[in-house]
Amino acid sequence: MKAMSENPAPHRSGLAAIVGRANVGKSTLLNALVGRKLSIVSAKPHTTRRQLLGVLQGGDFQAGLLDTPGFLRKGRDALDAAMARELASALADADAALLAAEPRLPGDVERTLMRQIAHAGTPAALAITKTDSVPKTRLLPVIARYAEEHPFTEIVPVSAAENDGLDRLANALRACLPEREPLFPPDMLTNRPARFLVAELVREKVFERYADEVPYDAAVEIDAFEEREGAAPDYVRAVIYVDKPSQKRLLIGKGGGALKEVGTLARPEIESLTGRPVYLELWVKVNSKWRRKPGFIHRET
Ligand SMILES: Nc1nc2c(ncn2[C@@H]2O[C@H](COP(=O)(O)OP(=O)(O)OP(=O)(O)O)[C@@H](O)[C@H]2O)c(=O)[nH]1
Ligand SMILES: [Mg+2]
Repeated sequence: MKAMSENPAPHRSGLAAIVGRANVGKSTLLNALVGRKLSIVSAKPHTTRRQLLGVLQGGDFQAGLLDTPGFLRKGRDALDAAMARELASALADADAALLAAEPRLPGDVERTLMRQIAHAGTPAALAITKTDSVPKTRLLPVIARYAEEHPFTEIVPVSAAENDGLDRLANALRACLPEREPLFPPDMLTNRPARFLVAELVREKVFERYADEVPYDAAVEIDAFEEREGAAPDYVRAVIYVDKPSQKRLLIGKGGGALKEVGTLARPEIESLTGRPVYLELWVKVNSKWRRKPGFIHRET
């Protein structure tokens, strides 16, 4: 029997920004920790462009995980500048940071981020990602070097692919958060509306399906989202904007085949997100120089 004086652990709740070099597995980590696919993932760097909040509901704690774009040293245009701002503002707003890094010694990007975290003064945990991709012996010197360079509350090797280390990472995050009443409703998963998540899923398939010349010049906007009753499928119309007519031709493909594949890949994922049957219509439009117009970037929501 528990002694009457034994208090339950205090509830903790707060925001933790997941930051790191592009392509280290930040979005994959967010999805694995929350237990739902919220943030899009691809093998190409700089997939994530906007912040996304995913709430890890831990029982006696809530970690509002902020996914951020991969660190960009020097932006080329308005989209790059907006991505860098998303990262900086996530760090500034958060109670804690989760630095994600691949299992190799810290480089310039990691050092810059450790400096930014130190400057923000927030507690930080380090996740060494993709541990399934290296022999275990490679981890020790990496962990030792990071421990020398920043006072992380904990350094946790993880593999999202093999579901390894995630419970320990969740506990490490909990320890970084302030004692506080729940900040988020108990059933809250994300701050993004279905429209945003659906547009992102289409963009993920563009990243997956095409070579580099298309994805980095593509933006997706949902211009119709009609929820229907019962068995009738919801109607979703997404427009993929690209820079040039040549990219439009590539996106559509011969006889529309390539675009059809994008739809075939995206639809089941949209259905599993909304829990509803979906009729997905895809359009491609040329909007030259959209990438350099900040106003256009923010219409992606
Ligand atoms: N082997 C292995 N691959 C992983 C793991 N986690 C992520 N990946 C792969 O790493 C690639 C990048 O993953 P993302 O989650 O998109 O990485 P990110 O850091 O969010 O990337 P950006 O948004 O572009 O900065 C994808 O191909 C993932 O499948 C892991 O635990 N093991
Ligand atoms: Mg990402």
